[in-house]
Formats: sequence, C-alpha cells, structure tokens
Amino acid sequence: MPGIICVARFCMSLDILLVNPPLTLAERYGAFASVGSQAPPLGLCYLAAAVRKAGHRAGILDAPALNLDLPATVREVGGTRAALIGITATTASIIRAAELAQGLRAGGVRSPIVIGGAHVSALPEQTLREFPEFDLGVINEGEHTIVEVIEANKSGSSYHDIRGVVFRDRDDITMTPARALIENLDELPFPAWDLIPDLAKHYKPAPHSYFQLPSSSLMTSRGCNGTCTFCARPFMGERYRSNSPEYTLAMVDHLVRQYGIRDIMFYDDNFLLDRGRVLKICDALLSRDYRISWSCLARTDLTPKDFYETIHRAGCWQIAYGIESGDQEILNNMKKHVKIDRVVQMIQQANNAGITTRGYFMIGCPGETPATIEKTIDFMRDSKLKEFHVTFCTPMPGAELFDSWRKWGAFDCDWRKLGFWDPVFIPHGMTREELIAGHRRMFRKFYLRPAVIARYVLKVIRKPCIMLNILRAGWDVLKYSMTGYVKHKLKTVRHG
Ligand code: B12
Repeated sequence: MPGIICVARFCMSLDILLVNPPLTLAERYGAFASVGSQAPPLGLCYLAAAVRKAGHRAGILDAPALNLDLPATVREVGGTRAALIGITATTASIIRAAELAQGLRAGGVRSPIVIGGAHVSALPEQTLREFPEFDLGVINEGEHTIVEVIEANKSGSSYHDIRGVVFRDRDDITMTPARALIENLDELPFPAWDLIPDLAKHYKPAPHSYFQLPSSSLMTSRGCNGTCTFCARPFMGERYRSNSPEYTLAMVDHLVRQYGIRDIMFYDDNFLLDRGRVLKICDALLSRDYRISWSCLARTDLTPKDFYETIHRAGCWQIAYGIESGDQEILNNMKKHVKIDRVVQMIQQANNAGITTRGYFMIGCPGETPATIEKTIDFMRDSKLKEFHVTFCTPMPGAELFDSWRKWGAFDCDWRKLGFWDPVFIPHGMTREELIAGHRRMFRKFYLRPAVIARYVLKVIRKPCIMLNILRAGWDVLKYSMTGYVKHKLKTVRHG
C-alpha cells in the first residue's frame, strides 16, 4: 500500500516535500506505454540532498513510481503537512502539476507551493499567470535557490533577495535577477536516493536501454554548447560543466555497493564530450573489484577508433546518438552542425568496437517533406544502426523552435500534447496524417527486417530473462507500425 510507505517515511514534520506529479506511462509514451521507462527523479534527489546538507528536512513523493493517481497524490501530500511543497514539471507535466496544486488548495493545504523544472524555467512569468495555484517558481538549477526559499519561508522574510525566482507579489508577479550556474558540480551532495522508493524495485528502464538489471541512471554533467533549435537547452546553461572522474566514480561505487546496481545509463546530454574525463572514468572502472555495464547519450562527433575500444572494454555496451534526420538540409535548418556522412562513419566505428548503436530521430522537422522522410528511412536502414527510435519534432518552451516555428509550419501549442508522441507541429506543405503514416512506416521499415528480428531472437537466446520485455516491445512496434498499413495494402490490391 503506497499510503503506508508514505506515512512511515514522512512521520516527522518536513521543511519541504518535493513531489513528482502523477503522469501515467500512457500519458508519457503513447502507443509504447508498456515499454516506457520509469526513471528516478534525479532533480528532486539532488534538491533534497542539498536541503538536507543545509540542515533542513526534506521528503520526496514520487507519484509515478508509487503508481499513485491524482486523488491519491493529493491525499498523500496533504497528509504530510510540510511547510513548503515543491513540485517538478516539464511542459508535458505542467498541467498535472497545476491540477495537483489545485487539489491541495481545495483540500485546505495552505503551505506555499513552489514549482520548478524545465517548464517554469522556460516561461517563468507566464507559468505563474496561467496557474494561480503556484506561489513561487524556481528558475533553472535549484539546489541553492530552494535552500534560500526554505530559509525565507522559515524566517518570514521576502523572496525579493533570492536570485532565480519568480513569485506573486501582491497583485503582481516579480522575477528576480538570474542566479549564476553552479560552477563546481562536485560541491553538490550525492542525490538522496534514500528518500525515493527502492531503486531496483520501483524503477524500470525501457527494454532497449539496459544490458543487465538492476539498472539506474546518472547525470554527471550539465549544460551544452550546442545550438540545436529543437532542444530546450539554455535552462541548464550553454556552458558544459562536469563532475570530476573521482566524484563520478564515487557515485557509481555508491549505487553499486548501496543499491546493488549493475548497469548505469548516463543521461548527460553528451557524455563523451570530454574524452580525457571519460578515459579516466574507464581506467577506474577497469580497476574496480566489480564489473558494471553502462550506456550513454552522445553527439555524432567523430572519435578515434581506440577510444571506442577502450570504453567498450570498460563496460560501455550502448551509445544513443541524437541523429534526428537523414537529410543534411534539415540538420542545417535545425542548426545541428553535423555532417550526415560523418555520422555514418561514426556509427561504423562504434559498431566495429562492439558497441550497440542506437539512433534517435525526429519526424516533422523544419523543412520536412515526403522526400526527406524517405531519405531518413534510407539512411537509418543503410547506416548499420542497431537500434532506432523516432518521435515527432515538437517546439518545446525553452527551445529556439518554440519562438521560430511560424517560419517552418503550424503548431498546436497545447501543453498536454507536448510529449513528442503527438504531431503538434506540421511543417509547411505536409499534413498530420502524412506525419503519422511516416512515423509508422519508419518503425516498420527499421524493425520488420529479417536481420533485425534475427538479432532480437539471438539476444533472447543469450539472455532468456529479457524475453518478456522484448516480446512486449515487439508487439507494441508491430501493432503501431502496421495500423492502417494492412487496410491500405488490401485496398491497393483490390484496385489493381
Ligand atoms: C533524463 C531526462 C528524462 C528521463 C527521466 C526524467 C526524470 N524522471 O527525471 C526521461 C527519459 C523519462 C525523460 C522523459 C521526458 N523528457 Co526529459 N530529459 C531528461 C534530461 C536528459 C535530464 C533530466 C535530469 O535528470 N537532469 C538532472 C537534474 C539534476 O536536473 P533537473 O531534473 O532539471 O532538475 C533541476 C532543475 O530543473 C530544478 N528543478 C527541477 N524540478 C524542480 C522542482 C522544484 C520544486 C525546484 C525548486 C527546482 C526544480 O532543480 C533541479 C536541480 O538543479 C533533460 C535534459 C537536461 N539536460 O536536463 C531532458 C528534458 C528535461 N526532457 C525533456 C522532455 C521534452 C521530455 C519528454 C516530454 C519527452 C521526451 N521524449 O523525452 C518526457 C516527459 C517526462 C515527464 N515526466 O514530463 C525536455 C523538457 C523541455 C520542456 N520544456 O519541458 C528536456 C529539458 C530535454 C531538452 N533539452 O529539450 N526525460
């Protein structure tokens, strides 16, 4: 019973309760809900750890991990009587965060409600205007800011002197000057994993994203100096900052020894950017008395051959690359600064080193046409990628495309739909139906190939424990990608 878990955990009075609002896997992953991931809320864990280090009491309620729906979450949060309630939200979850706040107010909760995360960071004043239930918003990184908010709340002083917040000030909304980014990420305490439900039991990675279980995620850097127009990048800063190899290794040790984790997904925007740092991490991993597998996200920059071989030896089994499109002009339109022919070379280098290559693509990008969709399909089939994923290009608040979409197409800006599973952005000259058909076709063309199916069969033979997950994923892909296709084929046959 989630209720019992929560009441036991929050029996002391809290200075802040940090909440991940309920959002079902179906709301997050659409047709692929059964294979969606349930990741630990690292942002909330970092915040709670910083609050604790400053001598205050923090709790975390991760509603999705505990399978709580909205009424149950309202009850749990209300029952804690925390002095402050902090809710995290991306754009896709901002409405649910507001519904949670409304439910709390309706239930008589009077504690100030603080909203943080990507959405309010991108649209601070608009968020407070649109959702009157939020009293204060924390913009961008929150570790230092939230401690000052707690202290102001305790002492009854004003929020005016706190950098990086937006708040209700009588009838107006006030935004304070921006807070400087945290220069030394090693000064942050490790995420408070002890405040969330058991890592191995309550969280599950997507079937494609782990080599062995239990698996968990880490972020060891913040900020990105890329210019991709679809990415909400400025909120973690445009300058890359990273944890030292020593700090990173200590976090890995902690996850392995304390939580029995055997596989790590590095969620850094570009884990491989600083090769010197990565090589030091690999050296240390090779000298450990345990072996873990790990995977990461990376940009498609060319890398020396022996680099891939070294990271593979140190446990790297998969790299997920943000490729987006097989058409050079589209990559240029999105300011990706990548040459498509180099991407092919890089995929081959990683494949040759024995690393599984996964490509993330988007359909409906600025400048997309039926012809560029075909080009992307040809690219992903010819490029020797081992795994593939495609979502709908979506102008997210905080991304350049959110301001420039009119130049490229039409946009149905409904917060609930901005989860990358709805074609809300339709490039000029295309239709919603064409995008959906193209999306289904891409999955079909990649996965329903004898060589790919044979690879999955081999995978299952080698590791029977993943069979159920692979079957579920396979069924979802089959169902989704064939919808409409069989009907269309029959019609074509009938009409000669
Ligand atoms: C890992 C990740 C995921 C994971 C796990 C998320 C999780 N459970 O934490 C998965 C794969 C599930 C995921 C899913 C999605 N994600 Co995502 N994700 C990320 C990624 C790469 C890292 C997030 C992270 O862990 N950061 C590390 C921690 C320390 O940072 P943080 O969570 O942002 O928290 C800090 C601050 O934001 C702030 N803060 C956050 N919450 C709160 C709350 C309070 C009260 C306070 C005071 C402060 C505060 O303080 C924290 C500490 O500094 C970011 C990109 C990035 N580089 O940040 C994208 C990112 C957050 N995701 C994004 C998107 C779009 C999505 C999806 C909608 C779609 C998709 N296809 O990925 C879904 C929806 C998820 C949802 N529930 O709403 C966008 C959000 C843009 C926007 N305007 O909303 C980002 C920014 C990517 C991008 N650059 O465009 N995501």
